[in-house]
Amino acid sequence: MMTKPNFYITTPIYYPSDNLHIGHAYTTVAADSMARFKRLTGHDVWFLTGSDEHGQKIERAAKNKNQTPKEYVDHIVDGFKRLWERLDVSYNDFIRTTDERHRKVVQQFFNTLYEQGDIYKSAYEGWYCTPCETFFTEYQLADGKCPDCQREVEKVREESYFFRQSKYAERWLKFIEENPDFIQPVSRRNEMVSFVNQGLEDLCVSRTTFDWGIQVPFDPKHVVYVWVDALTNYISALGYGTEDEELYRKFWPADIHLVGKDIVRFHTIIWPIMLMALNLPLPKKVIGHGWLLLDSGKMSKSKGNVVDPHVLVDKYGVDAVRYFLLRELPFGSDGVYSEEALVKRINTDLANDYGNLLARSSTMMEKYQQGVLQTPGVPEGPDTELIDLATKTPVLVQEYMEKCEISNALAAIWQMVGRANKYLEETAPWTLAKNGQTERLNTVLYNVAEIIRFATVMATPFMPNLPSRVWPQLGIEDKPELHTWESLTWAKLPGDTTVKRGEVLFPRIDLKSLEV
Ligand code: ME8
Repeated sequence: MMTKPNFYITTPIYYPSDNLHIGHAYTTVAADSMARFKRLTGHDVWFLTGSDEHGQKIERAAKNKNQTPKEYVDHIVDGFKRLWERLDVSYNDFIRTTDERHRKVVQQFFNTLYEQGDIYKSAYEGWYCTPCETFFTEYQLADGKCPDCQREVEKVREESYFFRQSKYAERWLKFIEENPDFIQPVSRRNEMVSFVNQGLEDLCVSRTTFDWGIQVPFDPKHVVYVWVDALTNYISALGYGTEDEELYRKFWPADIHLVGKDIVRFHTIIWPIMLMALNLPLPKKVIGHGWLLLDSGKMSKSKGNVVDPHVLVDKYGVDAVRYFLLRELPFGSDGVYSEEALVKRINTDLANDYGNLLARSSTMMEKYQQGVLQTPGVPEGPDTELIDLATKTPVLVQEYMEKCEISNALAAIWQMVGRANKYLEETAPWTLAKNGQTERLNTVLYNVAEIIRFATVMATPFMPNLPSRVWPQLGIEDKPELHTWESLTWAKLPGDTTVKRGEVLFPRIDLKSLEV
C-alpha cells in the first residue's frame, strides 16, 4: 500500500480572555476546510488548535471576575470547545498552554537557549501593550499608543531575560530569500523583510511583575514571556522533547500555520528564529489572512462590537455560516461582515444556485423518469462544454486549495453549478418531455445529476453536513465509492440510480425579516 503524504495545519491558539467571535471562527473554519480537503484528497492530516492561557491580560480578566486565572480560563476554554463542535471543526488535538505536557517543553526550550548562551539576564525598560502582549520601544509607538491596536500602553521597568534575536537577523533574511513562499501573501513578506532590515533587537522573554505563566526553570521569580510560551505549542502538542516523539517526527515541520495578519510578525520572525536557535526545521508556510471587519471597524473583544457565531448558527445553520465566511473573505484581503451580506449569499449561492439546481432537476426526474435515471446518450450541443467544465473544476479547486485560496475554490465550484443551471435553460427538459424526445431528456437529466454529485463532493470540506442531506436525494447514500475525490471522473454515476426529491436544502430568507 502507498503511504499517504502527511499534512500538518495549525490555527492560532486563542486567548481565553473572553468568548470567541466570528473573526476567530473564520480562521478555525478556514483551517478546518483545508484539513478536510487534504483528508479528502488522500493525506494523513494533523490539525491542531488550542488556547493561549497565560499572561497579564488573562490574569487581569480573572481578577476582574474575582476568580483564579485557572477557574476563569477553564470556563472559557470549555466554550471554545463547544463552539468548535457546533461549527463541525475536525481538529485532531486541542492544546492548552496550561497543560503539563506543554509546560515541560517550554521550560526545556528556555533552558537549552540559556545554556547555549542565547538567553541572558538584563533589565527591560520600555512600553508594553497588555491586550497585544507585546513590547514596544518608544520610537515604535504611534502617538504614544500601541501601533498595532491603538490602545494605551504601560511603562515597564523590570529585571528580564533577553533572547539574542538580533544575532539571527542575517540568517533569517537569507532564509526568506531562499524560501520566497514562506510568508503568504507576498505583501506581508515585504512588510516583514523591511521590519527586520530596520534592525532587529533582542527580545525580552521573561516578566517578573506578575506570576500567571510558566516559571523560568533556573530563576522561578520570572515567568516566560507569553508569546514564547504560546508559539512553542506547535511542537509541544506533537510531543517534541518527550519520550514519545512519534507525532513530532511524523508531522514536523508544519505545512501551514494559518493566522490573522495581526500576528504574522510573531509567526514569521520570532518563531522561526527560536527554531533556528535550536537547529530545528522551520514551518513550511505561514499564511496571514485578512480581517473580518464591521462597518464600525475591526471586531474586537475589548471594543465589544463582536458577532457571536452561536447566534448565526442558530439562525442560519452551520453549513451556511461556514460557506459565507469562506466565500466572503478573498485571500489575503479584508472582508466586511454584515448579516445582510450573509443572507444575500445564502439566497443567491445556496438557495438559488445550488439548492434550486437540485430541487428543480430532482422534480423533473420524478415527473419524467419516475425517479429512475437513465444511461446518457452521446453528448451533443452544450453537453460537451458542461462535461469539460466538470472535468476541469476539480483540478482548478485543487490548485486553489494548494494556495489556500479558499474563496476562489468555492467560486470555481459555483461557476460549474451556475453553468449547469444555464444548461437546464438551454436544453429545456420540459420541452423535450413534451415532445417525447426521451433519449435526449435522459441525457440532460443524467448530466445535471452528475454535476450535482461533482459539486457536492467538492463542497464537502467546506460544508460537511451537505453530503448526508444530498446523497439520499441522489440515491447514492450507500455508495461511498461515489463520494470520494477519486470518483470525480465523468459518468461514474450509475445509469439506473433512483432519485428522490427531498427537503429544501437552503430555504430563501426574506431580507426584510432582518432586524437591522
Ligand atoms: O493573538 N477577523 O490570540 P487572539 C479575522 N493568543 N480573524 C480574526 C479577527 C477578525 N476580526 N479577530 C481575531 C492571539 N481573528 C494569540 C495567538 S498563537 C501562538 C497565539 C483571529 O485570541 C485571527 O486568526 O487575539 C487572529 O490572528 C487571531 O484570531 C487572534 O486571536
